[in-house]
Formats: sequence, C-alpha cells, structure tokens
Amino acid sequence: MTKTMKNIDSIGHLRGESLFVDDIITKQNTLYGLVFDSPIAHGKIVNVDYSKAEILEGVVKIFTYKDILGVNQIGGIIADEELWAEKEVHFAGQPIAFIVADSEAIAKKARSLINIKIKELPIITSAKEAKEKGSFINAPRSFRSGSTKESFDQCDYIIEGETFSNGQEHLYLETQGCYAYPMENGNIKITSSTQGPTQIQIATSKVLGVSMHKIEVDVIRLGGGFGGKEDQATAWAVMSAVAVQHLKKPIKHVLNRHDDIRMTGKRHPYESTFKIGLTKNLKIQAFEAEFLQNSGAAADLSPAIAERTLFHATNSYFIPNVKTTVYSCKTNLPPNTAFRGFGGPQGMFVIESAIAQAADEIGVNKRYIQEANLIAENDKFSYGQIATKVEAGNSWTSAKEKFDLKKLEKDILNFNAENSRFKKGVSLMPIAFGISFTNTPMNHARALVHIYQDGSVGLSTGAVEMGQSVNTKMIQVASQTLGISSSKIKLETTNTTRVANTSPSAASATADLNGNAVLKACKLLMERLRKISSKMLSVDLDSISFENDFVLIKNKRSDLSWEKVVAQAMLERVALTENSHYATPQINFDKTKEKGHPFSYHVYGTAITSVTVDCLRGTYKIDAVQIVHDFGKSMNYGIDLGQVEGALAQGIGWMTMEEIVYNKKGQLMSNALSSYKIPDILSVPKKVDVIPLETKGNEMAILKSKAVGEPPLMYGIGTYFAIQNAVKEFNPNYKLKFHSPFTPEKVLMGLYES
Ligand code: LUZ
Ligand code: MOS
Repeated sequence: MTKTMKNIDSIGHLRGESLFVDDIITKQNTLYGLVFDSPIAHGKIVNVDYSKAEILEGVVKIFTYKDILGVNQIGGIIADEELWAEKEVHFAGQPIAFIVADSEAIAKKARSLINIKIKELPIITSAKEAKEKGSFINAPRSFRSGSTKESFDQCDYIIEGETFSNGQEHLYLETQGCYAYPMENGNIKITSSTQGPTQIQIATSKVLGVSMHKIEVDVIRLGGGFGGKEDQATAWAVMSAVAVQHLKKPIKHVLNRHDDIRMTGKRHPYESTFKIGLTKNLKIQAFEAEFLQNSGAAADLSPAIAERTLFHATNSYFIPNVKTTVYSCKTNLPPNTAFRGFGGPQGMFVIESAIAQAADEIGVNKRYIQEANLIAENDKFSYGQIATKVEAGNSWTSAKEKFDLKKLEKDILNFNAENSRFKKGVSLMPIAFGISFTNTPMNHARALVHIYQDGSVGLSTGAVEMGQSVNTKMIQVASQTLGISSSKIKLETTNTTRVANTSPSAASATADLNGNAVLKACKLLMERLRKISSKMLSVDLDSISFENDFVLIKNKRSDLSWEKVVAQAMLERVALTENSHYATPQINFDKTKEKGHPFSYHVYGTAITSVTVDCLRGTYKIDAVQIVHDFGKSMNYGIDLGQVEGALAQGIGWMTMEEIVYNKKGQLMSNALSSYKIPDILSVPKKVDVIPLETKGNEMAILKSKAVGEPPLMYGIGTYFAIQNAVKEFNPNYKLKFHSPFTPEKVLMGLYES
C-alpha cells in the first residue's frame, strides 16, 4: 500500500467551503428556471394553457418545444427522448415546459397557474406487462456459451425459479442542477453537476442547432452522482441553454429534492426467471436466465445497462453452458438509468438466487455450491473472455480463514439452538466485476498538464470529481511521476474546452483512464526536464531522477531544485505543457457474435455477512460484514476503503430497505425521504471489517491500484441471503422468495407463513 494522501477536498467539505452548483456566485440579471412536467404517465396533450402563468409579474418567458431552434431530442444511445413533450407524454414527471422567472418562488407560483388537459392512454408500469404487450426499447440480446439444452439432460438437479429486484433512488446529496450564461458571439458556458460534461455539450449543440465549439461545459465537483448524473444531468442543462440562447441572460436551475426524485429515473427494477442445472457433486453445468428490465419510457442508458447484466449473469462462477437473454421493456415510468453497478447487481442477484434455491432443494448449505463453482484461471466467461489473474478462489479462501468462518458458523448454530425469538443467519457473497466501459470505443481519456514557470502545476483531465476522490488520485499520479510534492499541483475543473470528447466519469474506470493519461503526459514532461538537469549538473542522463522537489543523481539528492530546472527550461524555450491520450489496450467486443474481451480486468472479493432477525417483529440487525477485497495494490487505502464501505451500505440499502413504489397510474409514491428509507447510522452493519487481498496488483490498473467504485456494492447482496437463512431457521416451512428489498414486512410474513 502506498502512503496515503489525504483527500484534497476533506478540509473544504468540512468547512463548507467547497463549491457546488448552488454555491456559484451569480451574475447580475440572473434568472431562475423551473420545469413544468406531466402529471399523467401516458396520454395525448389536448391543450396547455399558459396564459395565467405568463402574465404573473416576474415571469420572463415560458419555453416549450416551439422555442427549439435545433432538434427536440436528447436521447443518447437511441433518439427517443424529447427535451420537452410535444404531442404525447410517456411518464409522470416528463418535462413539458420551462418557466423562467426573476426568482424561484415566482417560477413555482407560475407553475401552479398552468392548466393542462391530457387525454389519458393505457399505462404500463411493470416489465412483465410490457413484455406481454410487446413494448420494448430495442431488440432483446442473448449471450450463449456451450449448449444448455444438451447439458440439462445430463444434470442430476434442475431448479427453476423467479426473482424480482426493485429500483433504487440515487439520492445524491446535491440535486441535479446547472448555471448557464451567455458569452460573446452566441457562445454559452454551462456549469453543471454532471458526470458527463461532453454529453451535455453534444445534446446542447443539437437542441440549440449550433456547433459543439460554441458550448463550453464546466464541472467543479458533484455532491454525489452514483450514475444518476451520467445521462440525466443533461436535460436540465440543455433547457437552461435554450433559455440563454433566447434571453441572453444567465439562467440558474437547481432542482429541489421533490422535483428531482419525481422526475429522474432510478436503478432499473428487474423481473427475471432462471433455470439452473447441477451434477451430484454440485457442479453447475447449465444456467439459463431471462431478464426483464423495466427501462421506463425512453432508452436513456438502458441498452448498455442490459448488456452489463448479461456480462455479470454468472457473477464469479464458471458455468460451461449458459444462455441468458435480456429484454429492455418500455414502460410509463421515468426512464431508468445508470446506478452504481450498472445492471451488474441485478444480474448477480439472479444467479445468487438460483444457487440459493438449488441449495434449498438439494439440502446443502449454499456456500458449498458457490465454492464448487468459483471461476479459476483460464476458465471462460460466457462472453468469451478468458479469465486471467483470477482472485475468486483466493478471496473466498482468505475470507473463510481470516474471519474464521468455521467458528462463526458454530457460534450461530449454538445461538440459534439457544434462542427462540432471535435467529441468526450467515451468507457468503463473492463478486467478480468487469472493469471497462462495455462499449469499447468509450475507453479513452486525456490529460492536459501545464508546468507554470514558478514550478507549480495545473492539471486538467476528463475525470469528474463526485466524492469518489478521483482528483486526489490524479494528483497522486502526477506528484509521483514528476517527483514533486502534491501541494505544487492544482487539479483544475473538468472543462470541455481544456479536455474534449470525454467519456462520462463512470464504470469505475475514471481513475484508470484519466490516471493513465496523466501518467503519460507527466512522463513526457519528465524526459525534457531530466535532459535539462543532466546538462545543468553535467552528469549522465541515466543517473537523473526527481523526488521531493529535487533532482537526484543516482538516487542521491543534489542541490538542484525543481524550480531551478523549470526556470532553465523557460530560458531554453522548452515546452512545459503536455497533452496525452490514453486508450485501454487489448479490449474488444463483437456484438454480432456477442463474444470478445470487453474488460481490461476483473475485480474480485468475498463478503461474509451475519445478521440477527427479531422473529417477533420481523426486524433485523446486520451484525457484521467481513470482506476480503481485491484492491490490487491500493494507491490510497483511505479513499479505497471509503469506497468499499459506502458501496456496501448502498448495496445493503438496495437489498433490504429502499423500496420504490409507483402506483398503477405510474406516479411515484415513495417520493420523499419520509416514504423512502435509505440506510442510516442505525441500520448499517454494526461491524464492517475489510482486509485487502494480498496480490501483486494488476498492470492494467493505474499504478496497479484496481478500480473500486462499483464492485463492493454487490457485497450488499449477501445481506439478502443471510436474512433469508435466519428466517428459515425460525420457520422451516418458509418457502424461499427472491423479491428484494427484503423489508421487515416481508421478513415478518416469511417468519409466519405455513
Ligand atoms: N456506463 C457506461 C457505465 O456507459 N458503460 C458501462 O459499461 C458502465 N459500467 C458501469 C457503470 N457505468
Ligand atoms: Mo456509473 S453507474 O455512472 O459508473
């Protein structure tokens, strides 16, 4: 583990000095935007009467699709999403108009004065119903390996079942928002809380009918993203930009929490079925699954998320015969979107459910089936990638040993024998998560490094800081490569005019992609500065290196400082700026065959979860989650540990308590924090132990430090099965159900069903 550098934002955050969109000091004449959205989930717009709202004092203009000079279209993967609805609405919360006024309060008042008549059409809210009616976003996709049909004939056990996993609200602390203002010559600058600044630039240029170079998008930092701002920060920015284009005034548009929760998409709920076949010695021979993804009313990122479900449908297991199919089902809910794990968790929940069901029917502990099927070196994933540098078995065995699973199981056995009201359960949850955007062309990044003549450094990348501390990691890479202290380096905002054509900060790959670009740029600068130093010191080039702001000769510190070398470079007119591009090597994927090598590597790990269920009340406590996690060679253990803990809590929330409820009319019932519960300090595990798996690290990861953002979320899946085991202890008649979140209500029903 490398020496830990403190998160550069920690002091600013603590003091409340860090800047978010809402903190930007507004310019003179700033106006405020507010969306008018559909109250109905599906229907034809008969009439919208804006007359009363328009004459309200302080209302400047109400924008609709009629004000769009380019195209009324913001769909990223598929062009199926209007910025403002024209003739029909497809979900409750769909934007129809944009009120611009002197203040937010006036805009809000104006919104209440708009009268809309909609002729209602039939509403679909579930994926199953959409499939029955043939309502899809795009064509289904299937991954196949071997032959499941033939293999099932030879299996000793064949188990079938169904699962449901609910959506999840991102609940980033900072809601969606932007501040857009006019520059000269029709150019517009937008500061946004987005994971994808380039996506906003593209969409804005299309909707406004101007070239990309007229739009500059700047991102300071985000108060959380979790995927919710990968695609869905775009609409708000584009709306504001349309208003700027017409009014030539600055527009601020920050959503209040209620609007944000109501109008934005969430993690996709999935309804799935599975069929799993095993031999007598518990080897899984065949696995089939059909995933019905509830995509909502427009594509958004659904096709890419569906794809990742297929990639992770076998989690960390090797199964020779696989057939998985995913349907992106079009419903009348807000378009669901990226959420930490990106369809992977939904896929993993199904295979874990299948194994649990099989274990129950065969009458063995689930962990024996898991253990017998962990993927090993040179096994093939169903999509053709050969597994190398596999840590599935290693992390599994380490977790069992380091946390003394035998003793834990014995203690639980004794506890359950002695207690009738409280029952304990334990589960193991292994993970294997593929790192890279599954869409190969997206795996690239650039860095722009300026060394100023006083020796200080300005660093720009395409990485967006959203609380994951990627900026700190970027500074670490630069500091280590240039041999200067981190205090000399400033991380600039993420800006489309400095670093262009970026992929969104997503897929856990941001530090790898941008860090490697930083590394390349810094190495190029270093070559020049080493040459200058070797001349200044009259020593061999090979003996020169930099460390702690000084030149080293054969690893011994000289008197020549970094500043002096930089000053000399200026005199010699040597370039002190470098711009580097990095594209992940080796990866590929052929969608016509659904085969390839899409991931630069996998992240592995194993979590042991133990819980106690109160069998009178149906409530439960998570006693401990004990994890052996594959960090590679962590470059900043404090930050990486924070990612594991945060992701775990978020995964547990998804599996146990976060319950999204839409009514039959497609309206969100769980639309506030009083009706939507996320984990708090009382509901997180009483104990979280994390032990780094001892490995050499992976060459494909930045400084061998593996991606860490998303993988640990899936440890949370273990909680579902630990609770299930405890329920079964109390009620042997309990029939396993795979319907998350496993809320206390469901636990209570399970405890007393006969
Ligand atoms: N976003 C994306 C992601 O566009 N492609 C991906 O593969 C991905 N994976 C995880 C999270 N976000
Ligand atoms: Mo994401 S789910 O925006 O990495």
